[in-house]
Amino acid sequence: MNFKILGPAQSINSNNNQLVIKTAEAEAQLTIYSPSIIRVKVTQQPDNADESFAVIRQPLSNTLTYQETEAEITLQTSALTVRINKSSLRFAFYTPEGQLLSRDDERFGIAWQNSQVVNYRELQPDEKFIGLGEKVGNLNRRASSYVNWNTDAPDYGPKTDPIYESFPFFIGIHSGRTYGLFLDNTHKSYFDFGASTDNEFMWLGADDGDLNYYFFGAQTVAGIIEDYTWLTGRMEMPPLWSLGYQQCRWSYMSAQEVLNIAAKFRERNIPADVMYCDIDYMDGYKIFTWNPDTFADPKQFLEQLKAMNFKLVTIVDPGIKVEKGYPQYDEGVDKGYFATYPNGQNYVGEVWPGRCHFPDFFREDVREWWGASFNALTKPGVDGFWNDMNEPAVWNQNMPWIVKFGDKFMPEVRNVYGMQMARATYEGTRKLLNNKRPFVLTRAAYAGTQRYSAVWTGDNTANDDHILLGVRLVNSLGVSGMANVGVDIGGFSGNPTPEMMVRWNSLGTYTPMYRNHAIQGADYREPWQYGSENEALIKKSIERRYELLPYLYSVFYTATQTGLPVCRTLAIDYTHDQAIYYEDYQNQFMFGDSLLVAPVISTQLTVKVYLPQGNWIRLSTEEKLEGGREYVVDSPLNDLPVFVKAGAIIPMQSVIQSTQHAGDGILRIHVYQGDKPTSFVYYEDDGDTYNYENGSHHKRIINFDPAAKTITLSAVEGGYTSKFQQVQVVLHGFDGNEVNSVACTNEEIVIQY
Ligand code: MIG
Repeated sequence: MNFKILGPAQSINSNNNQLVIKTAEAEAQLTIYSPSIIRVKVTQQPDNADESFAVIRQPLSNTLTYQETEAEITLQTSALTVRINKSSLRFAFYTPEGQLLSRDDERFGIAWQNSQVVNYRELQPDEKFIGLGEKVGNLNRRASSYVNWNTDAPDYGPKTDPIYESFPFFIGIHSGRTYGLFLDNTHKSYFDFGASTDNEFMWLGADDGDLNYYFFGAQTVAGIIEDYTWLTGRMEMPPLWSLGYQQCRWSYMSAQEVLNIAAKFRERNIPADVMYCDIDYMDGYKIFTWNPDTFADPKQFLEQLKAMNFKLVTIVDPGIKVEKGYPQYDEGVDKGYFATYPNGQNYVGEVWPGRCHFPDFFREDVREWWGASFNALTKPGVDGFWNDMNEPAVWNQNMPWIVKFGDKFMPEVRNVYGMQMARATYEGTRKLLNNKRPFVLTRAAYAGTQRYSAVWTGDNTANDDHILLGVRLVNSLGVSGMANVGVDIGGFSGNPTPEMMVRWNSLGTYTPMYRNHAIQGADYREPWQYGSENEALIKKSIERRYELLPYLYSVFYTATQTGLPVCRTLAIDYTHDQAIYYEDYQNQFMFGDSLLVAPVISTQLTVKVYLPQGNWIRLSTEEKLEGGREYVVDSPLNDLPVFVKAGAIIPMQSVIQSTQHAGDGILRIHVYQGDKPTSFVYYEDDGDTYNYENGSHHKRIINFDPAAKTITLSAVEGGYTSKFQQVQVVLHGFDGNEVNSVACTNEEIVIQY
């Protein structure tokens, strides 16, 4: 085996934005993207094109200066210092004050074994690691190892790796400091956080390609997420309807069945916004077709659904059936749009439709063609597009390595295939929908997918372990830039007990995307399938979700501005509090700024929770609890432990049956007593179009000032008129003050209590 370690610097050069150091083995290029983001690319192929699917920013120019001594090169920004050892090229990152953040292992640095490249990095005694997106395991990934290789993983469990998505980005936490590292390499990649190294080092690398990483030096986890999503992009405002309750199943077998289920929601006054069609709406699983018998008149079907204020999401898989006369097949073959073998022959793999070809989503013309095909769905009125099987999955999981997407072989780009499919879907449907926001959901993803799509965590299982695992996956994806995430509520495979279903729905309220889904052949999962008492409990969870939508929509707005996720592991706000990493507490998260959710399995009716520093109020009982310690609290099935941060401002609305309903027109601003001033960024827009990009939004800061006894809504920024006519402040924990509602005008509103 050919083995090399990066050796001494042979030449050092710089141009306006790049420092280039050559060694006998490779070339190291350093670029500054912002004072707190420095890129290190160590390459054996410096002449290859520099491309990225994830990064959307350019480096700063004219900022790069460095100092050189006999032993070292030093590069400095206002937020980071990089020291590079010349005698054997090793990179070390410090704060401007000279405190160590992270550095190469002195002995092994960066090394190659044949085409594989690995970076060995020093491990600090108290170092913790979070992130890596959709990865099972603990919040703190120390002593674990992971592989990125997008994989269809039906029946994955709490220890299965890899699963569907790849986010080669993590955050290191030690000595009261933080840093982030994003390895932008799409090959199969590896992260080992000291799993089997006797704590000597951690390592990360890939099967091939460059050791190409971005180092983040912000000194808060939120700051690192903000920088990471600045670099790789942020999500857009989701359509408001997609934040309502979503009902899915593999499959509702006919238009009539979908309509019946939708009607049942309305009959029973259970709020809902979205119905889904899984693969059986198609004709023989051919993408962009409708089954002529069971979905005979899609237009009429969608009109009926819309009359009940429902939106429809339909599934698409990448595999295009090999069948003469099927337009997508004929055209794709004609124009050479599919993945091939090296001899040019189209690759055939089997999936649902049978023998299939796979579009080369890496090509712009193919993406455009794919995007335009959605006409078959948008024309009758579909608004959401569910991208499945895009790891890409083929039966038996073994797409040969010689399959080519353009000039790239499968192993080089597998991890980004799903992202490019989501991109094609997003770009195409955005065009077709004519200024309306498409909702795109994808199973496979790579860093940056937040720009195009929401994700869900694939085929989970109906058991208690998965209730908690799902929460950790959502939270970890949030650290990795994906704010809009769902899990199959109820568990995809198997059948949940009624207790599980009730508990899982109570968590659904606090999940960015709230979708109920089940595998083929499983029991029906709609809220009324578990007896009337359980139906009432599930209904309560859904109603709570709808009441919270003004808050949730504003939290999503924050995600579009800063990249901060909706579900925030406590490691974001309470990074250096050791207790939050304990297994008992690691699932707890903040839903937005103000609500701390303590997930509980279905069989546990009391639970230990940890409340971090500060004062907290239990949402259901208004009991006050002091933070910085653990509590044993009741967790009956009708009362998931949720705690409000003292001083919280939570805008809510009346229960509505669908986001298209107006409700009672009152925005209720719930304020929880606290002794410090607090504020909340309130955001509204039409929920449906891109007009907000041109100033048609409604943004105001809500301030709570306990000393002045006021709640103030700043003057509205933006041209959108609120859908609420009245504002009512609802006080919690204040002694008996009633506040009358006032008109919701656009000027500053000061409410005295
Ligand atoms: O081979 O479309 O994860 O949500 O219901 C299974 C059928 C294909 C996998 C998805 C699941 C979906 C199912 N799909």
